[in-house]
Amino acid sequence: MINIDIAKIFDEIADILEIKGDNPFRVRAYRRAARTIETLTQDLRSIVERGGGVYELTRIPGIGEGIAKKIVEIVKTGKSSKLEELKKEVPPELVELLKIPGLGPKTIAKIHRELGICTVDELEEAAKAHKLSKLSGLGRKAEENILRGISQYRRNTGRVPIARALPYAEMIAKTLKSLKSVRNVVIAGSLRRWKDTIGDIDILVTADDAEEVMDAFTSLDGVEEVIARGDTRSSVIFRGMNADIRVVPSESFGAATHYFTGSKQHNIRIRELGMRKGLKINEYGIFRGERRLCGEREEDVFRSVGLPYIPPELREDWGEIEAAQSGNLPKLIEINDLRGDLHVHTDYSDGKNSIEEMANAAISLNYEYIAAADHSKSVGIAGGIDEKKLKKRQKEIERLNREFEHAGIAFRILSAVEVDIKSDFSLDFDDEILKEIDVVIAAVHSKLNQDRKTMTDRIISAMENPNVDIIAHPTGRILGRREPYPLDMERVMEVARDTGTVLELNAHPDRLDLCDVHCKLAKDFGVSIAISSDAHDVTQMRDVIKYGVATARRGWLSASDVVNTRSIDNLLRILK
Ligand code: DGT
Ligand code: CA
Ligand code: CA
Repeated sequence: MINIDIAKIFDEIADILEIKGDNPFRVRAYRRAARTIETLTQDLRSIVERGGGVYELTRIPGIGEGIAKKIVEIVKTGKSSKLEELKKEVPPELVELLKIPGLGPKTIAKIHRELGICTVDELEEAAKAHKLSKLSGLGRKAEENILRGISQYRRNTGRVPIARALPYAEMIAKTLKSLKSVRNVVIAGSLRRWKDTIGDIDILVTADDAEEVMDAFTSLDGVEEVIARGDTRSSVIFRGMNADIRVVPSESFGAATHYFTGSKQHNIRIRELGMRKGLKINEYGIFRGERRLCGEREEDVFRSVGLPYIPPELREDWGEIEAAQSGNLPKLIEINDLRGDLHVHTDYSDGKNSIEEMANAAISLNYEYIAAADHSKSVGIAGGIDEKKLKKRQKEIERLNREFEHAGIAFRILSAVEVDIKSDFSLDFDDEILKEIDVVIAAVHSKLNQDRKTMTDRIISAMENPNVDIIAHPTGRILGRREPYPLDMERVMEVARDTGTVLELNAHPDRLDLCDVHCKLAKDFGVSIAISSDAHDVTQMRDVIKYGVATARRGWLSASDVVNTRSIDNLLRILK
């Protein structure tokens, strides 16, 4: 039981409550707990196991007494009696329907009640037979959306957001590293390339005793099924995810690391380059005829085909081989290049921590600034702030900045808002107010179903406002749950370039929006990116940013492409 397993249980409770039409505040409390737990760095199991009870848990922001009691129960028994009870009330297939993008619990409850639909297949049949459009509140359009959602669901299933797979892979790697005969353990595959979603976990090991590794791997705490067990490779289901392992001899370590990191397309290109030089390149090494030349280090693979080392994040055959050949590989941004975070929430809206707490956490990350960005008033559900609260917040920011200055701390809180771009294209605050704010972040939060042209124009109209500095999570996607709204991304890039608007790379691992491909497009257009945590508490600010940086690297970005690598003065000059 690690934190994300506990978070998953709270999400399931929230799902079922939602389908049952339970009190939305209660649903939200469970969701909030799940999000908190997911990104928490303290290990809940260890807290409970060393005797920390409900009281200690409630000191974690976002965790109330009810949730804390359930955490204790989950750690001690491995399950939640609340969830077990709820599961008896609602068929599990119905809960699965929630994974269909665009299909909410209220609609699910309705189609179940009125048509007796439980499964994805039944839903698809009913939609095709136009049975759904006969229900009140649903029309032909909703029916088409549901069909589109179902095909998306079918493509999605099997892949999970990287933040769900990485902790599992790290657990596996940690256990294997502790074995006597193991020398190296690498988390390979799409995880090492930091893809936004992961199909399966790939672990590569060098060890003197392959059998010991196979024994340990197939009997790990968390293995639900052993799919295949061999002498040097095995495959298991680990907490619902597929995980593969390969053991290779030390002399093959580099070649195997390269091979199992992929991507497949990249590997194929490298192997072709090798063939042209009369070399055979595979997971065991680099060979000329029968003779093994090298392969102990990953660099050997690249060197043998005359290339410099290519970082894993670039290995997609998106032009990295040509760039390496011509000496034009970008110097990729690194996490330590970041000097601030331009999108964090505070307890003035839906954040959990005060501005001061967020600022102190940022200082401990060696940041030089943060932009306290609370939601604007129309995003009611997120406790958006009105003009009056904004003034009060401004006073507090000024006071804190004065204190930093007096204490000789080179840190500054910027005032910001995440202002809603409404469906009629207007912004949720008047220009008079926006003018006074250091960083204006605009974003779409509602009416996500407008057509492509309208959505594009809606975002463009915000960028054309001289007060708007940044567009947050530009495509609105939530991995595995919500498709990006349709956008003419090239138009968006053009206007961003022409208006000097920065586009956000939202680092939250459920968003990663802009995605890697769009980051690369932005770079080609000369559009600047802000890598932002969108954190709602101090732990998130620290924990999610690595996913954003990795995605930026996959999008070929250098530090100079990212505005929050700049000093505060430089930054303020760049923003509009
Ligand atoms: P995933 O699991 O879908 O997120 O993506 P990957 O890239 O982890 O793919 P996976 O797990 O099927 O395979 C892991 C790596 O093994 C892959 O990135 C490259 C290598 N690999 C797999 N199959 C082949 C192949 O047929 N040819 C070559 N050259 N490499 C392969
Ligand atoms: Ca994989
Ligand atoms: Ca695999």
